[in-house]
Amino acid sequence: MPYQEVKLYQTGTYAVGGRLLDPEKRAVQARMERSNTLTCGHRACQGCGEALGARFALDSAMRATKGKLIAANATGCLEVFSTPYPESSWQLPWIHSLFGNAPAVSTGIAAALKAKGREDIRVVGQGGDGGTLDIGFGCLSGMFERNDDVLFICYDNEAYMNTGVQRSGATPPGARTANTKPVGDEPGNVFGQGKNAPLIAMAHEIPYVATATVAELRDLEYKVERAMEFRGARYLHVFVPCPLGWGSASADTVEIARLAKETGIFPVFEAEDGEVVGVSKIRKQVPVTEYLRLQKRYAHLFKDPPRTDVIEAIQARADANIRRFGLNGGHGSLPDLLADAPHGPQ
Ligand SMILES: Cc1ncc(C[n+]2csc(CCOP(=O)(O)OP(=O)(O)O)c2C)c(N)n1
Ligand code: SF4
Ligand SMILES: [Mg+2]
Repeated sequence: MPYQEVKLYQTGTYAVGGRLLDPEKRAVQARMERSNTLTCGHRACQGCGEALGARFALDSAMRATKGKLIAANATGCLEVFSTPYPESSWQLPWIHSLFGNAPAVSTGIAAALKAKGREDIRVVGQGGDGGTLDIGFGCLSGMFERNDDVLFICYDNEAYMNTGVQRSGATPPGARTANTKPVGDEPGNVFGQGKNAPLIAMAHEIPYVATATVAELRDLEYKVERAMEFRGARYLHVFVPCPLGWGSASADTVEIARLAKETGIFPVFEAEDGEVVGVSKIRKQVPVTEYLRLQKRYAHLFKDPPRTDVIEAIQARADANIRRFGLNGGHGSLPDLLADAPHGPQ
């Protein structure tokens, strides 16, 4: 789709996708500095956190690089909903190759740009939690250890959404997915599994690692801009609620992301060279039940009788995050974090 000029007004609704409108009737959201890198007409579900996160992250990266940006995308919802062949919602050079190789493709682009003496052009790789933590993990670790000049962004919706909500290495304990059924002694995903991608990225001692949520879009924008100030490998892990996979209301996406941070379930922080340099403090701690109740993937915990044991275990993990990252106080060193946090940042 050709580049669209930003108009300072909107026409119509995009509930059915702007791509179905005549080109002259399409509009984009207003703001002079917004490039609408992920523009209207895509097919994400209403309230999709991944679409919101990608829109703000990529616009921010475009601003930081003055439009000199190339993106490589893993297979997943973000790729599928944005590129219904032969159309595309991306207004930048964008490539999709495979589910598992987005970090390697990003590395290749960065290497080609270096060989051509065009290091003014920057590279972003992006994918879901499955593409990042699971199938793409080897490529990502290689990208980190070579310190390739790529910002990799993981949009974490805590399961394989594009293929029907299967469990990933980022699925939190207790959550129902298509293959973690809410039955038995340990309903939903079992405790003691999964991986903490931000801490693993930090262990590579790459220049910059950060987490963000779609509840704090200015913080997300800041972290992309900050990441672009560094050369070398950088990693941004964005918490993106998924109404379809989580069984939540479309209108609750931002509220759920806010509660993930305010409960301590998802610590928001940034780290440089393997050291935490800043955390977003919890403004007013809320119990995890407020977060869990908004999502049908946890509905089995509130049936009669309720699974208070599982809820308490989830609360204990949130409390541990608060202590570990100093969300109410100071912050810890990487060895402290690793000693305490063998699993995901939930
Ligand atoms: C090698 C390979 N295995 C499996 C698939 C099928 N597949 C495509 S996307 C996907 C899940 C994507 O999950 P995630 O990376 O978390 O992204 P999301 O859709 O949740 O945003 C799977 C299993 C594939 N395309 N290629
Ligand atoms: S399934 Fe989830 S991640 Fe995929 S488009 Fe819908 S809301 Fe977004
Ligand atoms: Mg996912």
